[in-house]
Amino acid sequence: KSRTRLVMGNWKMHGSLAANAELLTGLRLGQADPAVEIAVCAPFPYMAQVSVALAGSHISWGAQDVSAHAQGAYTGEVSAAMLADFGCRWVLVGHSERRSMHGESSQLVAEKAVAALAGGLAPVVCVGETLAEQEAGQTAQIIEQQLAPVLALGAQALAKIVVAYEPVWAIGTGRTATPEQAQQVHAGIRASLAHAGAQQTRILYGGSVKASNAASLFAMGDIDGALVGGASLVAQEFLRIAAA
Ligand code: G2H
Repeated sequence: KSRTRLVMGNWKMHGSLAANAELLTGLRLGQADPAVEIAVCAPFPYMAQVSVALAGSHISWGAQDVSAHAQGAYTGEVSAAMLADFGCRWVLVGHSERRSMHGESSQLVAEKAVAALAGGLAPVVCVGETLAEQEAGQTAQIIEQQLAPVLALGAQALAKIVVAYEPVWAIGTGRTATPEQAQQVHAGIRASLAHAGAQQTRILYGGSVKASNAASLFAMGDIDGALVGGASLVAQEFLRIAAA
């Protein structure tokens, strides 16, 4: 594959100054491998800690959400420029937990991606179907709907983003999509991206990825890495995923 692999941790709402320090120290001990990029997405209050702890290392960092607005009277929101101030490189947009618990629409997700790009961050656009949708055979259609406003941003924007496919039924449940199931969806996303003029956009798989299942997922032609939740909270486990 010509696309550099990317293994990204999503800490979600976990961590503390002490726990993060231990995790970050552990991650820095891992060997840099030019074939794989490693990144962690931390909660907002720890952006400063992460930026100091990972400065000069081979590991980049990101946030888990961003405002669709550049600045203004938006109490509680965090702008892309604020994150960029901390050397933040990535931001997750449209994670299923935000779509389902915070009512984020695919349109808003695309607006957040635009705001991230404008602020100099690379958005990681998350898509995925629920169990009911999967059982109803609607996976391809749901992914297409969720991606549509992002694909409409055009080839130039798409060259800078990353797509993460996370079937909702596999998130934090211990139930992973089989490599073949994931590959099938990734191939569909790849075709949609190519149709929109984006040949090199990376597509990550997410949903209960761990060291024991990473290699078989990464063996698939259209899986360019992983977005890792629970297993990214233990340095050794996360590094084993990256090594896979
Ligand atoms: C999916 C994933 C990371 P986990 O949400 O975004 O979490 O690996 O815990 O299923």
